[in-house]
Amino acid sequence: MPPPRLYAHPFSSYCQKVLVALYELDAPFEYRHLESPGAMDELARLWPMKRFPLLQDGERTVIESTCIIEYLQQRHPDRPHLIPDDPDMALEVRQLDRFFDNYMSTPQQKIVFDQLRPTDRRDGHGVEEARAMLDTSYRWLEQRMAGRTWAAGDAFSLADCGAAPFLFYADWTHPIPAACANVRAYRARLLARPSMIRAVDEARPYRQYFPLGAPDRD
Ligand SMILES: N[C@@H](CCC(=O)N[C@@H](CS)C(=O)NCC(=O)O)C(=O)O
Repeated sequence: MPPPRLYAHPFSSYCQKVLVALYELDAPFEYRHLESPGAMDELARLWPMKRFPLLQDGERTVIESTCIIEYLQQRHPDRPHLIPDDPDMALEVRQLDRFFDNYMSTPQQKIVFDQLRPTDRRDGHGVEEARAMLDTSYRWLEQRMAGRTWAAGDAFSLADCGAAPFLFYADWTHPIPAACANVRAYRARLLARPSMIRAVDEARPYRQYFPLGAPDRD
């Protein structure tokens, strides 16, 4: 069987979430870079929402970063367990995965995508709400991470796969306050993880795409 094909762009946070999981699992895959000729058209045929990443494995199409990671874990049960076997622990990991998608990435993307709108079509109120949500998320995560290394349980998990790119870009978008020392330390720990170092390095050539201007760090 040929390896599954991942439709992805290195600068995309949701793609990095899956790439971190692939590197953690050391799982083989074919990288279908979305800037390659024809790749976007293929993606649109497979998934009319045209959101990425998407995994194609033979006849099977897997959408949504979390589901792709769950699928990869099923295919590689002998590799590190990004979703714990214990159902209670697995539930906690999934809760944190939802937290990072819904309350860290969603407001971060709102701010970035607003910047891409024509100036007379911007949504200032929505951006203010998004910034307020990021502030609340940082504060909640600050308490959560006290005395913890990873987001849920003792081991690096699905939740950390998302946390890594989302905190990476959230800090560029709406800086993590100095008062949130646990969140800052967690972000630094995630960025020092070899799987994330690789994902960040692969995305380096595209930093000029960041609409708010990428800071000269990380
Ligand atoms: N819920 C989706 C979100 C995927 C997503 O928003 N991907 C962005 C790239 S980071 C995208 O497809 N952007 C293209 C667009 O918005 O048109 C997932 O978890 O995979």
